[in-house]
Amino acid sequence: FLSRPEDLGIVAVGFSGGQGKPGVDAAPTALIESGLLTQLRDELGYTLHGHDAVQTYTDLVPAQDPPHRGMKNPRAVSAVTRRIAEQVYAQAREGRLVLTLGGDHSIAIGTIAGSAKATRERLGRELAVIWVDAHADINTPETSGSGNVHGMPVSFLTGLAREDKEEFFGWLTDEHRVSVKKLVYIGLRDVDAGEKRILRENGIKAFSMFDIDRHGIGRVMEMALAHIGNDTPIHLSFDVDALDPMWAPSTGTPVRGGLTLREGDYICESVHQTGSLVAVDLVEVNPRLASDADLGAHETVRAGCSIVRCALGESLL
Ligand code: B3U
Ligand code: MN
Ligand code: MN
Repeated sequence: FLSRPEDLGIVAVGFSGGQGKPGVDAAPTALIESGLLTQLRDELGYTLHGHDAVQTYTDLVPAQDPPHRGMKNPRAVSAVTRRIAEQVYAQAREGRLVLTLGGDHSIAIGTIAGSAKATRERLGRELAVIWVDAHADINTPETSGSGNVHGMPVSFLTGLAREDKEEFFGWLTDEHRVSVKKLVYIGLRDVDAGEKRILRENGIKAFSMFDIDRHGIGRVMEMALAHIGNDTPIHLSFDVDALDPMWAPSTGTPVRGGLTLREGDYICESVHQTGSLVAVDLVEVNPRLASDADLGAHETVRAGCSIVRCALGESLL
């Protein structure tokens, strides 16, 4: 699907407004300072585009941003994700693989919207999404208990949540959306009751930690990719909290009983091996949460780098 598979568009998103804990906006800088982009260029041979600066989007964050339908920071998250959608679209339109470094998971409203639009235009195809996460992030504003938009991106992207007003995600149109049929979850273990009902009622494919224990990650990836179907462009959205806190403690909402780092890497390797990957997000690394003393931030950044390198083909011989 890519015109030159060695071209990689980078979008570095220093944004934390989809949830309440500061610090997740520092992740792109931490990942880059630990050498991620240098490795992608020098070791994996990618030509990088658009990687000069981490974006902070301060021009888009209003002084006052009261809740709307219970959503916190709704104007800021809507405006920032709209800009991200344009940035991802601009890279994807050139036929480049796009890597977005978050930021909290609300930013996937932008990355997937941009990627879905470019995929439709360039390839005349619908985008498939593999969402790797401890959480389903499919609350609607009405089912959400927290009001944090990082728990809602999938509902906006699939059209399960809708809004007319442009300043509250009303800018999302059908060209930005993805089908619930082309969505697959991996790693779930902390899903709200309202979200479980949404998953069930819409027949959404989900492989929880239970399924991974039962079948093994190899079989789960076979089933996940079979569900999407051969030759379908894939957007991989990887929330680092899918990994067990043993490997990724420095994240806003860690949940025990998660993927080993090796299982996370395997998911990414399998997706890369399809040859159908068009975009990758790595989100929810928060280098400010773990104390320096226990090395948790460093370990989490290292795990994030490993995930990205595997998605971009590091371990293929
Ligand atoms: N489902 C909860 C918790 C949550 C979602 N995503 C994260 N946490 N990281 C919510 O707030 O919607
Ligand atoms: Mn998430
Ligand atoms: Mn999560």
